[in-house]
Amino acid sequence: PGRSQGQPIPRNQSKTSSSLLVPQTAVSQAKLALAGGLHSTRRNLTAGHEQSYTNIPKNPGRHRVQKIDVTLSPRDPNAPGQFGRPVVVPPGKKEEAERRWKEGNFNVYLSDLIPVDRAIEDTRPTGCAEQLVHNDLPTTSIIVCFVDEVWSTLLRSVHSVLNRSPPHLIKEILLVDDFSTKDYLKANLDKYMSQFPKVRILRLQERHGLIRARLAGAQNATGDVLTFLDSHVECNVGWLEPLLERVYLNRKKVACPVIEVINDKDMSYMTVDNFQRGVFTWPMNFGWRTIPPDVVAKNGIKETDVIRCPVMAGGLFSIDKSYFYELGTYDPGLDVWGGENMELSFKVWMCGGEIEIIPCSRVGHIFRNDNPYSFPKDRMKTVERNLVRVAEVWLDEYKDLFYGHGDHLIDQGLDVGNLTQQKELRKKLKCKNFKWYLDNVFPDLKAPVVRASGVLINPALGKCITIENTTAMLDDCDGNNQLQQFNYTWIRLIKHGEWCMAPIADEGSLRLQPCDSRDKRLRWLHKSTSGFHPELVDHIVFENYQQLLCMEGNFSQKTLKVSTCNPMKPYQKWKFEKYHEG
Ligand code: LR7
Ligand code: MN
Repeated sequence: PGRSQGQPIPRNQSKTSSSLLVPQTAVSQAKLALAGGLHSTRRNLTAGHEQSYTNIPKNPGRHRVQKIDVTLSPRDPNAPGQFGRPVVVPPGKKEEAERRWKEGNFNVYLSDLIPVDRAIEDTRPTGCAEQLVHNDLPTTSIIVCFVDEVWSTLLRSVHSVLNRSPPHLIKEILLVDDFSTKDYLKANLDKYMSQFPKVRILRLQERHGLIRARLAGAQNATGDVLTFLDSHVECNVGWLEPLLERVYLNRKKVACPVIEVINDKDMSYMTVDNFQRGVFTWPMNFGWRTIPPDVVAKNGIKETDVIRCPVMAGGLFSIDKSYFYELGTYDPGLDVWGGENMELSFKVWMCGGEIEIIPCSRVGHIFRNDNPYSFPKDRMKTVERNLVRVAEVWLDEYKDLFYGHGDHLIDQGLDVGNLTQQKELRKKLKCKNFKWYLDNVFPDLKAPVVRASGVLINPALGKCITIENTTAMLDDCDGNNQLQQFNYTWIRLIKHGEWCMAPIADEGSLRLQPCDSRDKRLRWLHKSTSGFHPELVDHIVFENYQQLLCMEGNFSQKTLKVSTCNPMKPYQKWKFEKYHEG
């Protein structure tokens, strides 16, 4: 448990260019020269400087995605990191580079060395450059929130937007400063950005956290569409039009670029595998899953085809502004960082929208192992609290899968604040339920509502548990007997209908009681020495959480009791009829 993100799978890279690398310092000596044959093995190269977007045909109709002319070269083709090539730290600078790493948890030294407007490889699949988009696409506000971002990466993010987007589509670039402490961001940023009339800086007067900082950005945005970006990205050629095109086609589409990898160590721009979907595993960890090659083949999925995603990564997407507000934006009760991508994803899908990855839109992002900024409260707790809010509002009966998959989640009893408004919003929007989402959007998620079910047998005795009045007894096994049916839930209740198995300590007997998900006495650890393995069920005992007592059958009578756990005692070993993988 921990970070709720993963890096997409990088494509096997042909390292043709890495040996060419000689760090250079003459970044400022801008020279216009042709890229030349050096890079002829690569596909299109995107120039790093601003292009003019003229000759756009008038409405109605469609025009080509604007393409940066490959013969136009960047200011300094020999600069380190140019064309997204990896950079090596010069021998004498190793210590400095190591020392500066923690400023951003990536190679800050190298980031400062490479041009803020470097060119990167055009990694779009073939065909993207020829695609048509509408002439009357909506405008967008680009919202970039940051806290203590490294100067050069923040600038590179902004330059990449300015240089690789058709100006008429960019209403503004909103930089939302989430109460940064770094002097350079306070003193120099306004001056630097004043050369770009479209860039506006919004300073928050206290730390809002990413989620509420985005909301502040949205409130100040004047474009038709909101496009959110992290503050350490590089937008690739033609990245914007395909996103806006999808939103234009249907305002309930949320469009995400393919997120490519800017290597944290050498700052190289690496493309990623095609056909990756954004998914999650329990307990709601975001990740990427490749569409299996046979599925791709069978369905004739092309590299340029849009990929529908159960969830989005969270940082980079375009959404129609009025639709974002219709959905109630993010749950404003979410704190600082994490889980908001889950919330928005469930909300979008369940309330009538769609989430797509657009392969023709590609944006690089620096993936790193830890956040470089501090959290106002404990990071783990913050993310967990956010996820609990999401689970409580959106997961219905499946929320136990979330709680049951994290031992830390099941008991924490966090105060997650008030959820009434969020639940009411879900009702008001007439959103579908989570089962619908599973059936229609994410059918490959393993999500059995219970962990095990059926009769509960003691193999040594050859008897099953049955209910007489409210007392648990032993009897001959009969799968058709309703009184022998139990469910073992993810939060470890042994349920018979709406009743739960409870130990009655002073009698040593077992009875049914009304279920209460918070009552630890009702929880049973179904465990073996080697963890929870259905194939080892013979070795599994039921140990009561609170009293550390185990269920035990009686050889001569039909009775059951709880007694001191002893894994050597066969009469303490139990097995469910069915186990469900989750
Ligand atoms: O308190 C904060 N205030 C901020 O303004 C914390 C962060 N931020 C800014 C920060 O400067 C950065 O620009 O918010 C942005 C995201 O924070 P990162 O880059 O430290 O986090 P990340 O890249 O690990 O974040 C991913 O998960 C987050 C969960 O809340 C957000 O959804 C991020 O947008 C998301 N990033 C991506 O989706 C990019 C691809 C990563 C993946 C998978
Ligand atoms: Mn990030």
